[in-house]
Amino acid sequence: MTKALLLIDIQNGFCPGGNLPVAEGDQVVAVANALMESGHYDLVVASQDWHPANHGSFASQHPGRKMFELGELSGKPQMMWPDHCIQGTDDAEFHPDLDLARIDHIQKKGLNPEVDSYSAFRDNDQAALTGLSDWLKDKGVTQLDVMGLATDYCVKFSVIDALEMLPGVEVRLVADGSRGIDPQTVQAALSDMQAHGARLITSASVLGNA
Ligand code: VGL
Ligand code: ZN
Repeated sequence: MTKALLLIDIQNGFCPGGNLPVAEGDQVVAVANALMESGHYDLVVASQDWHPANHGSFASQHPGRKMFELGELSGKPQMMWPDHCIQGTDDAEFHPDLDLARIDHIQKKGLNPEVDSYSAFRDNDQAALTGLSDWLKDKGVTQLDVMGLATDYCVKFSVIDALEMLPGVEVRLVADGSRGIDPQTVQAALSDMQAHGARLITSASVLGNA
């Protein structure tokens, strides 16, 4: 059994003080560090939202659109986000307390201005892959634990893609290691992930068995 931990977008931009802050987003950092230090995982991967300044998911690129309303990008419905995680800015950096030395592989995503990429595995239109599924297959990963920010967007899409793109791999969501943008969509996201076959676990269950 090869066990991997996938840390989703634990970046300044999604923590209090960031450009797209998730309530208590910074509280997942201690969970991530404890899991990485537990010795349970053979591999640790971190995704990093990494947008060009003109990314089409930004309300600023759509005159007349407001933030957090539904707009359009390349002909498809798209949530209008504040400018966030722009390449090379402090907002796009990992949280300063995250133990980067224990991360084996960083997967950047969201580079194409024409399409958003919530999932660490592929763009929202499912056309272009990031390469992460091949990387994990290459390593022979059989169990993938996912946690991070935000539960109702990038965590959810990453978990569902992992279940679809890595057949046979056990995919588990570390619930206490994740925080979401909107409590209502968080509830729906948890049900959705479970309906696709994800197991919900707590970090304590991993730390107890490490
Ligand atoms: C995310 C919205 C836009 C996330 C990224 O990491 O969940 N959400 N970009
Ligand atoms: Zn983004």
